[in-house]
Amino acid sequence: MNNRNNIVILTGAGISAESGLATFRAADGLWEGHRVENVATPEAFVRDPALVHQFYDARRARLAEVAPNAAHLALTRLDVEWPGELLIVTQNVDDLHERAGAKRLLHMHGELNRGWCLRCNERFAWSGAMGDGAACPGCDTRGMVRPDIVWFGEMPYEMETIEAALMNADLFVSIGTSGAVYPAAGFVQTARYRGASTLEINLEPSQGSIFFDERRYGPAGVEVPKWVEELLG
Ligand code: BJW
Repeated sequence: MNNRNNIVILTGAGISAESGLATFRAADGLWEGHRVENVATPEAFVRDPALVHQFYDARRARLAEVAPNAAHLALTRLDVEWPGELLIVTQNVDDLHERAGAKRLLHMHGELNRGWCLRCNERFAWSGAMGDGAACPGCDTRGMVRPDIVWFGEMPYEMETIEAALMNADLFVSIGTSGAVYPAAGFVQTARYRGASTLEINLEPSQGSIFFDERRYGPAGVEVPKWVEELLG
């Protein structure tokens, strides 16, 4: 990994696990209590908005009880100190990267603390519960606000910016993601195709582990600070 001026980092639920947020596909993961198709598709929201709001309201409440961990803080250190280009692309809808202080950050699957009005199409910051007929702060319509989150079948956010960063990357690092959900699962192949070195940091090999030049397996709270320290020297 000699020429690594431009770094793209993809993070997933595993980076927030040590903060106390459940991952999606572990045995005790979020989908245990709720089938994914019952909560994370636009069809589910049309069919049973109360259930979907209940699911996201509970996660928003839980988010307020947790804090960034050593892995989020280490990536912020890298963001602050890295002189080259750097982009953290998170699939997570939590705000732990920004609470840790990260600035060069994109949320490709939306954010728990944002809402989207299906009547006037406004997107806005949101705190607290959204269920029970919340009013849109833009048009004041009740019951038309949904979490600003990318569900299955919807287009992830910021794809043009992400693709451009991947095309220009010298180093692509994937942290705490199972590689089960596209398009994020394909980023490693895009970066590789363009000549980037690739590194996976995870508890165990992801579905796409064969595409990584280097693999480090262990808790993100240990492995990410170690890697950042090595990189910054
Ligand atoms: C640790 C750790 C520790 C634990 N330390 N590590 C058939 C084939 C291919 C694709 C498709 C297909 N059918 C449909 C599709 C497309 C579909 C898709 O990928 N489906 C799959 C199920 C196959 N994708 C979409 O629909 C996406 N949109 C789309 O494709 O639009 C068209 C398009 C075309 C071309 C270009 C661009 C777009 C939208 C996907 C939306 C995903 N939404 C969710 C829900 C968001 C809301 C919410 O949070 O509730 O996003 S699904 C869920 O999975 C969530 C996550 O962001 C995402 C990824 O999960 P993640 O982060 O990887 O978590 P886990 O739990 O899976 O893994 C955790 C990892 O951490 C594990 O590996 C652990 O080992 C590790 N770990 N503790 C380090 N301490």
